[in-house]
Order: sequence, then structure tokens, then C-alpha cells
Amino acid sequence: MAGDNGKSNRSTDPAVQEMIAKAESMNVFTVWDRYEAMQPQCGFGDTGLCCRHCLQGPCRIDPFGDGPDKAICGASADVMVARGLDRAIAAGTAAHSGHARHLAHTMLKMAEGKAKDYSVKDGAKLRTVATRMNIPVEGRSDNDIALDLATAALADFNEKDTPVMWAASVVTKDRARVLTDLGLVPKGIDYEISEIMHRTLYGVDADPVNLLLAGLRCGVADLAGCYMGTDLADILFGTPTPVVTEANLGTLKADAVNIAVHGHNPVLSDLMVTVAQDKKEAAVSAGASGINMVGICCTGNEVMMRHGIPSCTHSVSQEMAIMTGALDAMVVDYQCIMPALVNVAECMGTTIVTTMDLCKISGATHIEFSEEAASEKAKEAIDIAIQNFTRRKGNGVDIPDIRTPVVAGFSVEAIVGALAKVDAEEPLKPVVDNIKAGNIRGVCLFAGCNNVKVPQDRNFTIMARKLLEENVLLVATGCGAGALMRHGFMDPTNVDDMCGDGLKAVLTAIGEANELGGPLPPVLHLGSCVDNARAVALAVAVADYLGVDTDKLPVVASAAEAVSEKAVSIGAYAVAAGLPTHVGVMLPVLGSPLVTQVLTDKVKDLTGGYFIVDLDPESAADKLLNAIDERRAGLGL
Ligand code: NFS
Ligand code: SF4
Repeated sequence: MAGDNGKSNRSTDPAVQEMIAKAESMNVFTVWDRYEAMQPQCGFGDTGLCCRHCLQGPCRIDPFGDGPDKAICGASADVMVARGLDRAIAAGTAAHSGHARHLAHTMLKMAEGKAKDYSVKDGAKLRTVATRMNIPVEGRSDNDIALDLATAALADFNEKDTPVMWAASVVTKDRARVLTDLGLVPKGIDYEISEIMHRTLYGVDADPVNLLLAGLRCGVADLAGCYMGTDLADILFGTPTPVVTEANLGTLKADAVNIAVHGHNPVLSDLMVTVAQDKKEAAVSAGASGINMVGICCTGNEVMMRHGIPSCTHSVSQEMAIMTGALDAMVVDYQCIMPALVNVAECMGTTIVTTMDLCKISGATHIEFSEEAASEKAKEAIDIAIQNFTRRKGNGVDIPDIRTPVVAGFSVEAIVGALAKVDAEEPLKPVVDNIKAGNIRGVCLFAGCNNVKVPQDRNFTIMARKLLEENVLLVATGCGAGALMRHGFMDPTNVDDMCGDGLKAVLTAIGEANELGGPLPPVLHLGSCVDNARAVALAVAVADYLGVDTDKLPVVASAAEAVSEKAVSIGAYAVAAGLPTHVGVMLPVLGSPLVTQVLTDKVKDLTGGYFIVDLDPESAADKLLNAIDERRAGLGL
């Protein structure tokens, strides 16, 4: 570290390190430089002790008791921190459910014949989900059912007499009762978001525990948004099954038109993948070997799972894809798209194409996407990339020669399918038996982003390594999945090296029963961030099979390098579902010992779940193992 200003500590990904060095040599500022320039960051904000919710503010409370201990309006540190946390949960919920609403509108337009580029790709899932929502399916066409399902989805956003269906019908019966008793069942997704905005306004809710309960209820609304997002995407684009593909910057090709899809919603990216196949000839006539589509962040996960599209990079290193000089266009929709991309793109000759009215970036090229003219718009974006290629053709590019093999695409349906090859009658039995026998000690979900405050991927990889050795079955989503795939955790040939004997035997037995010629990969890729719903679905299936509630399972979660407010709302629903949930970066709550205590301890008495905040990956892994063992003991294992 000495001598290089700690810069080797920016990422543990060798491909990213190469590009960081290149950026430095070209004097291109990246997220790590901006982070350094931002130091020292404000201690009030860090601990959640600042408020700008009214025009008398800003107010700040000194956590050490040296300054004022009350805000101008009289809000205490506890109130300020709880209000801030609630707003983060509401923002995360708005983003996930905004994504789901977009899919519901797409499905509605499709069913009304207004979006000809979309169709029902998984009729069986359509029927399963519709049945769960009490929509009749017998003797009805896909289209009719889809119309009703999209309508039911949109109805879940508003306040109504019945609870949000995508929340109430997706948890165990016992959990539904717990949530009802605690007043945590959302009335409408948008209703809960809007209610948080109301209660956190100047001069409204000043009871920190009441605020936190509302935050948890909004978290349950976030589960509904995520679950709906996954359901509708599977119906419209297909439910993922295992695919073999690759990850990291080495998936870019110097001689091809390289297009990255970045953002979240498969409404855009799935179509880009289809249309790119039709545009191959145009790329070849421009002198390219073809079109090379790659993914970044969650939409990358979506197209990887469904089409085997390689993942280029994730989260904090998104600028590095552009630093290669090989990216012709980056086509984005919304969420987790750093505004700085435009500046790096300008230096490197990449075109950033924005596509959604709610996510424009000054300096980017905007093509307003619409479901009605989807393939036309996708073609426009691809043409921009081809033109760009014509300009860059022959120029030097720096593509790190680093790629890792990845087996992705483990939807719950795919996992159950693979297990059915071991036990057709009771597919969950092999897993549950192995949990009981101790070959699988427990299950951990890795989720969330990469945070510039953590050397990229460090927490994920250290924790995953440790848990695998201890025979914990790992599943991963979002950029957590991205981190693990870039370090070989989704390559089945690493099972021998990474997994404890019990887990190794289980992954091998399932692999062999499925004639995969080897084991399942060490970490199962469940998908994007909305696909944390798949983790909930899996936990609920196991809980139902065992006849217990989800808070009794040896199942834990970790957002080891979280960034987005979306990670906060996901954490809220993981806790509401009863899971011990680790966060590997500081949450802005330490300014309130009360809020901290409720989140990390007291809430356990209500939902069974709780937060573990630990910045050290080694001790965080130990804490998760302890939580798993505690649950095992509770089950008498
Ligand atoms: Ni999740 Fe996905 Fe990635 Fe974090 Fe952003 S892309 S929705 S929020 S950064 S994991
Ligand atoms: Fe300060 Fe209260 Fe206004 Fe927030 S709402 S800025 S704490 S006076």
C-alpha cells in the first residue's frame, strides 16, 4: 500500500485493477478518485444525524453530546435516524416496484395487442402465478390470463381493503399471521411509500419505534415489488434455467461491435439481445466480426440468466468497461447508472444511450424507448453502436485477458427441477435431509452492490470462502452474484477447492443426477436484485416442507458491500421474513443507540429476524455461522 497511495486496495478484481491503472495513466477520474476527493465525509450524515426535511433546517445533532441534542423542531436523534432510514426504505421500494409496474404495463399492452414485440414465454408460470392470485386459468388463453394478471398487479399498488397480494400470498401461513399481528401487512405498495413520505415530513411521526415499524411494513411492500418483478419477467421473458457463460472485462471483443446493457429492466435488455441477432449483418458490413452483447449490473444478470449473455462487470467498476476503449455503446435504462459514465465515455469514445424519461443524463444520447415500438428503438440504439465501431475500428483497445467460467440461471423452478432428478416424488427432500444430516450446515444469500468504501469484492469473497468451507450452501443475486462470479465462485470446477466435504458431496450428487458431468457450481446464481424474491420463495418452500416458519430456518443473508437504498429496503424485508441479515458497510443509524438496538436486537422478538452490522468480513462470517447454528439448535439439529 505504501507508495501507491493505497490504490491497489481499490479492487480485488485483477481486470479492474488493470483498468484503474490505465485510468490513472490517462488522468481519467473514476469513482475511487472522487471518493478520495470527498474525504473527510460528514460525521453527522454518517451516523444519520442530519435532517433537511424542512426549510428551517438543516439540523444536526452531535452524537457525542457536545452540541445540541435536539433539532430545531425538537426532533431527537432517535427520531431523526428513524425518519432517515424510513425514507431510504421508501426510495428502495419505489425503485423495485417501479420496475415491476413497468413490467405490468408491458404485460397489459402485450395482452391488449399494443406491444407486438412481447409475448408470454412461460405459460406454465403464468398459470401458477395467476392461480396464486386467485385468477381463474381453466380453459382460458394465455392472453386473457395475462390481461387479468397485469390488472391484478397494478391493483396491488393502490390502497384497498385486501392486503397487497404479492406480499400476503408469497410468505408462509405463519408468517402472514405474524405480519398481520404486527400490523406489517402493506395495504398498497404505492400507499406505503407515500405514507412514509407523509409520516417523515416536518412535524408528523416522532415516535422512533412507530417509525421503524412503518419502515418494516414498507419493506414488506418492497418484497411485493421484487416478487412481482420476478414473476412478470419470468412470464414475459422465460423462467431461467442453467446456462454456461463467462464473466469479466475479458468478455469484450476487440473486433466486434461491443454493446453493454446496463441498468435493471429486461423490458429493454431482453429485447436488445433479440434484436442484436437480426443486426449481425449490418455489423459485419461495417467490418466487425459481429455484435458482442454484454451485461452490466442487474440487467446483465437478467440477460445472463435467460440468454447466457456474458457479464462484463458490476456496480462500482462500471466505468472500467468504458476504460477498455472497446465499448461502442452502453445502453441504459434506470438505477445504479453512475452519471460519471458520460465523462469517461467522452474520453474513451463510447456512446451512452439513455432510454427512459425518468433517467436522462446530460451528455448522453437519448432514445425514448416504448413498448409499442420496442424493436425499432432497440435497432436505433444498435445502429449508434455500429456507427461508433466504424470510427474506432483499428484503434488500439485494452481488454484485460481475464474471463471466468460461469454457470448461472438457478431459478427456484430450475433448482427444484434439478432436485427432482434426485427425488421425483419429494424434490426438496434431498436438500432438507442433507441439512438435517449436517452435510449442509445452512444457507446464505449474498446480495447487494459493491461499495467504493470496500476494496471491490473483498467482503464477498472472504465471507463466501469461509462459509463454503463450513458447508453453507450459497445463493447469490445482484452485484453480489457479480462479485462472486468474477472470482470463480460460479465455476463448477472450483467446488473441490472451495467447498467443505459435506457440501461438495451434495453439489456433486445433484450434478450427477442431472448428468452435468460434474457438480453444481459452489454458488448458485439466483439472478438480479429483484430476484431476491427467488431466495424468499426458496426459503418459503423449504419452510413449508418442514412445517415451520421462515424465522426457524438456518438461512441467513448478507449485503456485504451494500450501496443503494434498494439494498436497505431488501434488508428490511429479509428481517421482516425472519432472517439474520448482515450488512458489511455502516448504515447511517449509529447516531441513535435506540434505533441501532431495535434493528440489531429488539426486532428479533417481533419478526425473528435482525440486522448484523459488521465491517470485518471474517468476523461477519463467524456471526452468520453462529446465527445458523442457533437456528439448527432451535430445530433440534
Ligand atoms: Ni442491486 Fe442492481 Fe448492483 Fe446494487 Fe445496483 S445493480 S438492483 S442496487 S449496484 S446490486
Ligand atoms: Fe430540523 Fe426538524 Fe426541520 Fe428536520 S424537520 S430540518 S429536524 S427542524
